[in-house]
Amino acid sequence: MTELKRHYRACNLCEAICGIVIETDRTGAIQSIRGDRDDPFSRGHICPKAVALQDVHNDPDRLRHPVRRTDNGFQRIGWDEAFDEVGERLQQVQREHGANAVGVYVGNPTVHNYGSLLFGIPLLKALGTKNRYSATSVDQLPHHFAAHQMFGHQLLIPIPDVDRTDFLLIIGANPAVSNGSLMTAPGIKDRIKAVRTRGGKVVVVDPRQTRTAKLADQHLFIRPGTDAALLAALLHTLFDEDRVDLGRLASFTDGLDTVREQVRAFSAERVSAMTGIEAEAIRALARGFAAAPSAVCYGRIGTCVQAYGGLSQWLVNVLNIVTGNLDQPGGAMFTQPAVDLVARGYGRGSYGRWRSRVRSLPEVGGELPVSALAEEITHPGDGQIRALVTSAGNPVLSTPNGSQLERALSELDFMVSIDFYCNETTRHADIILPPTASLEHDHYDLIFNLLAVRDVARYSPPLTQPAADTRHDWQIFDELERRLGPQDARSRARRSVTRRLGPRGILAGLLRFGPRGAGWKPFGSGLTLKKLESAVHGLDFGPLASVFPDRLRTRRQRIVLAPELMINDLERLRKALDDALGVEASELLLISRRSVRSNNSWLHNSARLMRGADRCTLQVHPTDAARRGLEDGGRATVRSRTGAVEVPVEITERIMPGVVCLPHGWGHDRKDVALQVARRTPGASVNDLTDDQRVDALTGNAAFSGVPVDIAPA
Ligand SMILES: Nc1nc2c(c(=O)[nH]1)N[C@H]1C(S)=C(S)[C@@H](COP(=O)(O)OP(=O)(O)OC[C@H]3O[C@@H](n4cnc5c(=O)[nH]c(N)nc54)[C@H](O)[C@@H]3O)O[C@H]1N2
Ligand SMILES: Nc1nc2c(c(=O)[nH]1)N[C@H]1C(S)=C(S)[C@@H](COP(=O)(O)OP(=O)(O)OC[C@H]3O[C@@H](n4cnc5c(=O)[nH]c(N)nc54)[C@H](O)[C@@H]3O)O[C@H]1N2
Ligand code: SF4
Ligand SMILES: [Mo]
Repeated sequence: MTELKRHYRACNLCEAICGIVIETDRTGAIQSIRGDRDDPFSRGHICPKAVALQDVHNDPDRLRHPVRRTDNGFQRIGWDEAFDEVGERLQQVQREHGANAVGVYVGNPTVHNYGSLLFGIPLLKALGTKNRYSATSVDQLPHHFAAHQMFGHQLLIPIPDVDRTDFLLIIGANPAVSNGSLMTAPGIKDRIKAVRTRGGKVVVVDPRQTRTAKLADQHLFIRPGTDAALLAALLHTLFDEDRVDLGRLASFTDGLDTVREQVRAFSAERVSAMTGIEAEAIRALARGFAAAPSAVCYGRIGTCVQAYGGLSQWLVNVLNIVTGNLDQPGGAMFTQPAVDLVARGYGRGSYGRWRSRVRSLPEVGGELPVSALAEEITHPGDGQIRALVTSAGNPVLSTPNGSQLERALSELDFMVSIDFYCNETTRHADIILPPTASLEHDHYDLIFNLLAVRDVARYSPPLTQPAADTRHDWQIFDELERRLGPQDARSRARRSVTRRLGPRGILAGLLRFGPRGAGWKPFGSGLTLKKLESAVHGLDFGPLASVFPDRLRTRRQRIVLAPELMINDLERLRKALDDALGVEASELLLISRRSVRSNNSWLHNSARLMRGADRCTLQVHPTDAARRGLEDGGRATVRSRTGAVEVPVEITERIMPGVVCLPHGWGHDRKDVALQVARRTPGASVNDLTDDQRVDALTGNAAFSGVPVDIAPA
């Protein structure tokens, strides 16, 4: 028998940060990936996606050296040549057209890569452009916005204390499939089951009866995009029946009377028609929530990517606060991570400091909504984007009206992408700079320790040495920053220090001087990187503790229950509520979903994950299917304002009548895309149907949910 070596690390593919054991043989080849039972946080949990770490690592389609696009396809070039060319082209565009003529898009895997986070910030600063975009504005932007408005820091995101709660209300999330989001909780299915085992209650509100709904005591179908009205009606009931009790929060919360006044229009009766939920069910839900010893409302992507995303996240927080469940065990709590980005004063948040040029959408947290990216490229005039940098993303498949964005990319003077795949977006780049894959570098969860349901930390050394002549993301950022950033003596000195330290050295400092750190003491009880590294299964500092009002970052260290921007936006919702009264909904509304063995637009090149039936199916309710002559397994053409796709039909009662559903992240049928497996089951892109013009008017977040569509047999 050959001797196998065991490596313990965190899986960085999703927010659950499961501890895994990877076995390698004498040649370094991976023999197995399993859950680490000794990880105190994940306790052996793992999902089918983890094997993709190996598949990406070994994938022959993965780029391992820079390439330049030519008339004869992509050609290999050297690193220095690539860095110089990118530096010169970007500088040239900025010299001729100003700093904002370079746009940047940063994708989701960035938050799972601490080297990218640490070295990406100086590069963004060096570029100095207001045309910054990221996956945030097709995702959790409303959470940051609400946290900033109410608690004074965009990273003060309340985390559901799922392990101690007596009442878990899940709105627009499917953690049984996604493994949890803004709720890092490995093995979340068991944690949800445990709520019921200990006598608590779980309620799911979703236009689909999801796998999570199957774990719950109760599932309520809701019309897409109407969650804010439901939440306002829950609050209305609580005020009306005198069930409001802020507990210890009362002494540092402002604005209760304003909220009471503002939700007056949202009686359960009036909201019922809009949401499709019976008035009595709304009232019963409010009563159950208020009566539970502890309760938490958790709203996730379904409540974010819709026309009232900002209002929804605000009202989720308000519900938790007025029932005394914020910052309390079993409610919505806050972490105190070993590297505390909140305490370090990093990026508190901001709103409307500038607006997008064409549509005047607001800046939030230093970024513009990615729904505006295509028009900012194609619309002529001062400040037009002429060059684009993308990193770790695939906006052609992941942002609304992706095909319009794709056409816009071909109009750019120059594009560079930092990605180890030639995907539907990066294939348009003039140069692709491929970083090392995840097992070739070390790992620390700067972000997900901040979003976890317990205070935890873990450091994972690299599994293998990077292949010869490759670069890490942080090294690519560092090389570009060196060429694009200021050239004065101080900047050079800073650069040479951070380069020498690398992410690992910087992390060592952040841990040592963080809230749990050893500080200057060479020995003693505090945390150091060395100590963390020797705890190969990770460290668990315990359940979340109450931290308010100390941790509040608002000016007067008080909770702002009724932020002005939210109150003003309520007018829009009141109008929609009036419009919905007495109106029979006639059109079909499109929503999206995730699948267990897929991750946004990638991991589709893993043959193991792609086995089985086509999952890019259109879910339709039997009555809607019958009315349109659709057959189960047949094909349908789906049309929206922006485009049309043809997809297989799946008729199911698990979806609400009037709603249809497609997964996002598919559509791998383009030329030149170097993804052998993915192109065998390409699927269609739901974002060829979603609409760049449908955004949450308050935050600019994409409104993927509730896109009106027509459907006919293909
Ligand atoms: N209709 C609809 N659209 C959606 C959603 C939805 O629910 N419905 N969800 C949205 C959400 S929540 C998100 S987060 C976005 C995701 O949207 P994006 O972030 O734009 O897309 P991803 O599929 O995450 O991008 C993955 C790319 O990153 C690369 N990559 C992976 N790891 C690394 C790395 O370490 N370094 C570098 N440089 N590259 C890496 C992969 O090779 C791949 O090409 O999609 C959004 N789009
Ligand atoms: N396996 C897998 N795991 C993933 C990902 C993946 O692609 N695959 N992506 C990761 C990423 S980037 C993220 S952000 C997280 C997201 O994690 P989740 O928020 O749990 O995302 P989803 O599984 O898409 O669940 C969203 C639910 O909202 C419902 N929904 C849609 N519109 C509405 C609406 O208007 N109102 C209500 N109430 N519900 C609505 C959908 O039917 C769906 O069940 O998952 C992460 N984990
Ligand atoms: S749940 Fe997420 S972190 Fe855990 S093994 Fe699966 S992909 Fe990795
Ligand atoms: Mo996401």
